[in-house]
Formats: sequence, C-alpha cells, structure tokens
Amino acid sequence: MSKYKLIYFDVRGRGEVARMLFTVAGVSFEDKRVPVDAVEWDEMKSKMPQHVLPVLEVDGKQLSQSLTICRYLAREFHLCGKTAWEQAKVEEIVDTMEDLRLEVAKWIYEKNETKKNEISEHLKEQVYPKFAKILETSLRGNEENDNSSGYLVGENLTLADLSVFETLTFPLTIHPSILDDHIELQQHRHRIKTHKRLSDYISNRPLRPV
Ligand SMILES: N[C@@H](CCC(=O)N[C@@H](CS)C(=O)NCC(=O)O)C(=O)O
Repeated sequence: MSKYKLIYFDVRGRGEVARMLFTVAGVSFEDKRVPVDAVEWDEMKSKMPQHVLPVLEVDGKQLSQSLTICRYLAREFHLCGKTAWEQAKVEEIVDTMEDLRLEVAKWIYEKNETKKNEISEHLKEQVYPKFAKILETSLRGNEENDNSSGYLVGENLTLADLSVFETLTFPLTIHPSILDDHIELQQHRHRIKTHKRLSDYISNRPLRPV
C-alpha cells in the first residue's frame, strides 16, 4: 500500500475533494494542513514543485495541480467511472465545476462593494441557474441510461459527485437558496452527505469558511 501525504492549507479550497476521495476509499493519508498566512508556508513554498498547494506525496514523490491529484486518486481508488466513456463524463463534470469555481472566485476576491454586489446578482440570476441546469441534465441523463443510482455517472459514486458536492458548499453559504428550485440536486446533495463512508467525515471536518 502506498504512503500518501496531502499537503494543503487549513481550508477546504482546492484540497477538500482529494480528502473526500481518501475518505470514500477508506485509504489512510497524512492530512498536512498548513496554517493560512503563516511563516510555515513562506518557508515551505520554495520546496513545493510549483510553489503552490495542494501537493500530493505518494511514497515521497510529489504531484501538483488539484485536478490532476483528484483524477489520479480517483483512478487509483476506482472512483472515476468504469468505462472510458464514463471516465470522460466524470471529467466533463469536474471541468464544469472548475468553471463554476472560477465564477465564484470573482466574488471572493472582489474588494469593491458595488462590484461585489453586481457579481452576486450575476451569480444568482445567470451563473447558478446555468450550472444547475447542466447538472440536472447530467443526473437525468444517467437515469435515462437505465441507471437509477442517483449518482451523476454510472452506478456508483464517483469523483464527479464529490466535485459537485464540494464546489456547491461555499456558494450555498453565501446564497443559501440556490438549490431551492432544484429538488433533484438537493436529493443528490443529501445522498452524498449521508453516504455511509462520508457522513461522519462531513459532520466532523473542521469548519472553515472556504
Ligand atoms: N491550478 C492550481 C492552483 C494552485 C494554487 O493557486 N494554490 C493556491 C491556494 S488555492 C496557493 O498555493 N497559494 C499560495 C501562494 O501562491 O503562495 C491547482 O489547482 O492546484
């Protein structure tokens, strides 16, 4: 069994889906959490391959880029779809969630209050409805393939489900009503939250704003 260490800041951010993949797979790993804005990071930064986090260490070898790390772990743990087509559909959703993350990041990093409010309105009126529709179509498409698993791709939980769950977690704190008109997405979220391998982890994980 490989020895895994995930190095990331002490937030969910770009490290949380990897943590959830380990949890679902039941694989132990060292969850190295670097305090945000701490001297420790200044000292570590130059030693990281791309000078950013997350970094996954596998038996001492280092891997950068959060999405690459997630895809690698999902392949290792058989959480990335069973066929090449399913794998592509999983990656399609992961990339779609990256698009959403970048839209929400505009709100997070905007300092000007007026512009922040404008971005907030844009998120509520345009961005969330667009992504909700994409995700609903994926869920229904999976059902149309005689699949009533309730997961986004194939019969089992995959990286796609974790990516959607986690990417929506922060937006739901600033805009709690975004899933109000999307019962299937609410049910999907509930399914992940109550998954037998995830529920304890999600209830007990450190509470962080992002
Ligand atoms: N595309 C990279 C982005 C990595 C990145 O920008 N990480 C940020 C935290 S989310 C970071 O390390 N910031 C600290 C710094 O730049 O000093 C990924 O997805 O891993």
